[in-house]
Formats: sequence, C-alpha cells, structure tokens
Amino acid sequence: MRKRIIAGNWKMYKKMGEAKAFIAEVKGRLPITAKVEMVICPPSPYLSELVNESEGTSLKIGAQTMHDVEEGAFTGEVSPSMLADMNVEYVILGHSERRQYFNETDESVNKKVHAAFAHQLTPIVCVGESLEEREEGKTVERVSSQVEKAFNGISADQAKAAIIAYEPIWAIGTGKTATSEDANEVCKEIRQEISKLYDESTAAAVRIQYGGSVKPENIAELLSMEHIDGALVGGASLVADSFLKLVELAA
Ligand code: G2H
Repeated sequence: MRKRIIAGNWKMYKKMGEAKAFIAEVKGRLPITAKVEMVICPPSPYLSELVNESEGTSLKIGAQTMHDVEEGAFTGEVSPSMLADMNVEYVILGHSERRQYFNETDESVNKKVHAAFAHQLTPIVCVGESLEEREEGKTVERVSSQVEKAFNGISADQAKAAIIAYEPIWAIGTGKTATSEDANEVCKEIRQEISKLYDESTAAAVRIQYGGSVKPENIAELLSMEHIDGALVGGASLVADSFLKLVELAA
C-alpha cells in the first residue's frame, strides 16, 4: 500500500508574513493520519523559516528546485547541501516551468536527482507532455523518455523512495484537468516504465502524483484511480482552507 502524498507548490507567490501565517493556521488543523504525507514547497527565501515554523508537526517542507553541485560560482542558485543543512526534506525537480523558462533538460534533471539522493532529499520528479505532443499521440513516448533519462544511474532502492509527478503541461494553471482516466492511464505507463527500468517491486513502490489544476472539487476522483498516489498542487495550495481540504480528502 503506497502512502499518499499531497504537495503544495507555491511557485513564486506569497510574502514571508503570508507564508508564516499559512503555516500557523494549517499546523493546528492537520488531519492526524498515517495515510498521507503533507508537504509545502515555498519560494526558497522562506524555506528555513518554514522548516522552523512547522517543526514537530506532520507538515514537511520542500524546495521548488536546486542546483546539482555542492557550491560554486553559480549566482542565484541554491545547492543540495544548503537544503539539507536547513532540514528541507523534499525537492521538486524538472517542473515544466523550470524546463520551459530556465533551460532545465532531462540531463540536468538527472544530475539533480542524483544530487538529491546524495543529500537525503526526496526528489519529486516532474514529467509531462505538451498539448502538441498529446495531440500528436506522443504522450507516452515523451513521458517514458523523461522518466528513463531522469532515473539514469539511480538505484532501485533510490527509485523506490522517489516521487514522480505527472503534470500534463496543458493542464497547468489553466483550469483544465486531464480526466482522471487519462491521468491514470499515463501514470500506469510511468509505472510500467519504472518496471522496465528496474523491476515490478520498484514499480509497485514508487509513488506517482498527478498535477495540473488539482483542487478540492476534483481530487477525490483523481485519487480513486489505481495509479495516482497523490497530487502536486499549485494554485489550490495557496489558501490554507483549500490545502487542508485536499489533505483531508486524501486521508
Ligand atoms: C502544476 C501545478 C503545481 P496548478 O504546475 O505543480 O499547478 O495546480 O496551479 O495547475
């Protein structure tokens, strides 16, 4: 039985005061459950503060990206060792916005997945096809190739601990959600790709989230699908009530 995981990706939203107020409101109202992991991924300047604010609760903190090397002359970047040093536990890697606007490639995502495991960070590896690829019938080919490249050189034990987020690019922040059947079908293909790369037990263990306009109104249906183990949520994770509703529906 795979533990569900609801992760909020705040992207570049909120001021520090709003971020702290969110944690203060949410932490007393989290469901007491072992069934769902709860993560918030705030902008990097807030990471340390939010780790402190959420200490002792079941709410975990993740980063939205990182570099793959320890340190160096990389102006503006955050390293895996810095995240580990701040007790950040998760890191989103290869989000389509990073791929689109910051030149992340399958190769750089792979380096970051290695770096995440080297620093005991749980990677949330994002994959997903564009509208054009979907319309050309290339969804499975694209997504499987992203998975294969992201996991190149990663051991089966590491892969078991990884999280994959399937986010069809055309469903991100657009209000369009893939139907739960379509999302499940692609998540199933992702699991099959993991089985091909490793084995059945690794495929059965890896957790696959769906992301793209997830909200309280559609999460139950998505989570009822066999291969969907959680959600990576943008817009609907910004409001405490709505984030709490999502975790409650997943618990
Ligand atoms: C997809 C998702 C979170 P939203 O990017 O990663 O955002 O829920 O706003 O579509």
